[in-house]
Amino acid sequence: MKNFKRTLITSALPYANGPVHIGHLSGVYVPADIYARYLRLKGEEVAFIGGSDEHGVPITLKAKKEGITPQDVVDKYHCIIKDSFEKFGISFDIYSRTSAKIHHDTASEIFKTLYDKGAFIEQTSEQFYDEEANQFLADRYITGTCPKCHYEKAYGDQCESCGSTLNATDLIDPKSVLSGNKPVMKATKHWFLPLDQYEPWLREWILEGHKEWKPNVYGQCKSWIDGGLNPRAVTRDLDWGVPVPIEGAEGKVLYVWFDAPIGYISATKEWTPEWEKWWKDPETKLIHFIGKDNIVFHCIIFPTILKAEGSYILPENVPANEFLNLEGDKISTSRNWAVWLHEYLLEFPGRQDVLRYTLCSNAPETKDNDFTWKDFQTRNNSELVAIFGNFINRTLVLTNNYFKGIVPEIKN
Ligand code: B3M
Ligand code: ZN
Repeated sequence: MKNFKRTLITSALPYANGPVHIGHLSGVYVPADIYARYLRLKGEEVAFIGGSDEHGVPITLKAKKEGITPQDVVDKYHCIIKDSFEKFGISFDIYSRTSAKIHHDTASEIFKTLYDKGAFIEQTSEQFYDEEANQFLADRYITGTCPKCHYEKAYGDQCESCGSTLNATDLIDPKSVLSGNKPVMKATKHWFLPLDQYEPWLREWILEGHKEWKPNVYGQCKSWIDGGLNPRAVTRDLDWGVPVPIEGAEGKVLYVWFDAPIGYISATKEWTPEWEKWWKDPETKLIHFIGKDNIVFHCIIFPTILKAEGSYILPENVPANEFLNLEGDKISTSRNWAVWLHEYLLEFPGRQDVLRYTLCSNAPETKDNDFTWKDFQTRNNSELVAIFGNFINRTLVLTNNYFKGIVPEIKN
């Protein structure tokens, strides 16, 4: 076992296109917080980093729907999310955001370094374009019929019905979300990270070097690597995000999954001038807490970016949890099926620990779990009040009756 001097804990940056719910808390933030608090109690040197993910298409879509700017959207939700985390005692050392200047600078710099090293492939390809809106269409701006399960409202990147990862061009009968029209194909230039070139290294580093990762994480990595990795575009035609910092790339931004994990680095920079010790010293143990839908980005794509850059450490472990369902049904922001943290705080003021306790007793560590209000009630009444409350009560009564209210010293 390698000896580390300090631990850098990151927890996935929630999209600032909506508030956070119990699924976020149970899968990522409570486990990461418990780990951070545990290490601090042991007297270890810890940094616990978080922040809002403020770029990407979900944000621009939300802005369009509400008739406001993307900046308005992220300002609103960043505040709500940050406040919920604070009130639930998630003990971040810093909770930052990716629309911050320090983040734009950091992400641009890393892109530029990779570009100057010749780490990207430049490729012109045909992409869907909406002629009425005069705009290239990101995957999420296209809907159509899933070629695998024939669900009619699949997105250009994913079918939410069967869970398949898709390419927009796979969709049957594609339509633009902007105008409802059938999009046309138009040529555009983008930069790609040649993941295929890193395949032997990834195989060695993960499949040989990290057999201790959770089976769900290891298994997903193995199936991605065995399935053959393709070059992945790291830029997009969009007007919201970190502008691509090279000539001839006007109107293009970094792909949100290129800049978002760099948010961990920028937040650390914002927190301390000694950020390099956290990111570049091999004696720092880097741990990413995430949900299972983020595995490929944290285990394959981000480490490849860091490896290509050359001066950063890589994650030692990536504990990814499964999902939490609500009353037997998948939590869904679009269907408003969730227990929102800011609403819980209004309904159950001062009762954050009851929810933390329930979520942690029932954490979706190895399989999807279910949150039910009945179970919440039972855990409160039978476990916290009856068992734990009784234990505390008896301890106090006995201490008062037999030891004059003073806890006696331990005798060996
Ligand atoms: N915002 C996806 C999510 O919230 C994404 C995580 C970014 S972590 C760098 O699930
Ligand atoms: Zn499908």
